[in-house]
Amino acid sequence: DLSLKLLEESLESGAALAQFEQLYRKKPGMTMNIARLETNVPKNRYRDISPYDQTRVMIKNGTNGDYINANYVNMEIPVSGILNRYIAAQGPLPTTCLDFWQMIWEQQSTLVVMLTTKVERGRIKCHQYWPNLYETSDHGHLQITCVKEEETASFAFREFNLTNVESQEERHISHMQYIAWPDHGVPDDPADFLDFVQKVRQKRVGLVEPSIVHCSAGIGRTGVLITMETAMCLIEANQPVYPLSIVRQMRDQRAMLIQTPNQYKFVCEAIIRCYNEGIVKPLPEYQQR
Ligand code: PTR
Ligand code: PTR
Repeated sequence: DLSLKLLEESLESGAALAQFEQLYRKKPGMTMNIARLETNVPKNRYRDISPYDQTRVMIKNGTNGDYINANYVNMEIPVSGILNRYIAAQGPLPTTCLDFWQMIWEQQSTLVVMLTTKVERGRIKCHQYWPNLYETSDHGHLQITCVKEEETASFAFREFNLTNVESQEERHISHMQYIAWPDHGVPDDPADFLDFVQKVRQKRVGLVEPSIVHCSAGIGRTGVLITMETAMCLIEANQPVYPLSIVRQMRDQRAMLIQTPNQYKFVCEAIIRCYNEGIVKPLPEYQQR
């Protein structure tokens, strides 16, 4: 594919990283005023990471206002008709867990992808917002039970039952956690990373409701994951892959997605590997005849 040849060349020459560093981190014209209201400031994990007002997820029936540090990120795959819908969010704080579950309920999400551990290098990165295996926790009128948990060296997969005690409605939520990926860094093993993204994609087949993706700040690792899945879908649809334009499209919906040049380089290399090794191939219906 021509676009990937160009990408390989521009990674070698350093041009790809220079272009990445020149790209705006925040889209001109977007605002972040609601995040800075006095009542909302304590709901942000990091002072410098806020959601755009225009694309923020609003909680409809919260007891604590409509604010949560999360944005809708919709990624369109030309030709295929696919629209991948995500909610990119920060890792919940002890005081925002209720809002987080309320958002999952209202958005009818059935998949939560977590790209951080609770503690990294002695620092708290995310509150454990879910109950331990076979335990139940209550968040307002939502009740969560962990019914399954499987761990490998790199991943943890969990299943939750989420019940609205008021309506007695019950839903099933899948939780996929990537463990071996420190913030500001890249995954320890690119093969593991591709395997994880493939597993996420399998879970997402046919989903129309947005999947929640979060790390600690909800920008660095979250951006890498969305970029990778988007690139895989583009390869399958036999469309050119321009990672920089993927990043721009994401940053038009949540600021700062993909945090470091090294993360950008990592995902570009993973895309090339994915294509060269045939891990993802153009689907027969999109192949040139
Ligand atoms: N102010 C924090 C910092 O720069 O350390 C914000 C921050 C934290 C930014 C984590 C990105 C982070 O990584 P991720 O989005 O992958 O959790
Ligand atoms: N092989 C076709 C031709 O030469 O006309 C080109 C083609 C490629 C047509 C893909 C259609 C394709 O897929 P879709 O119908 O999804 O656009």
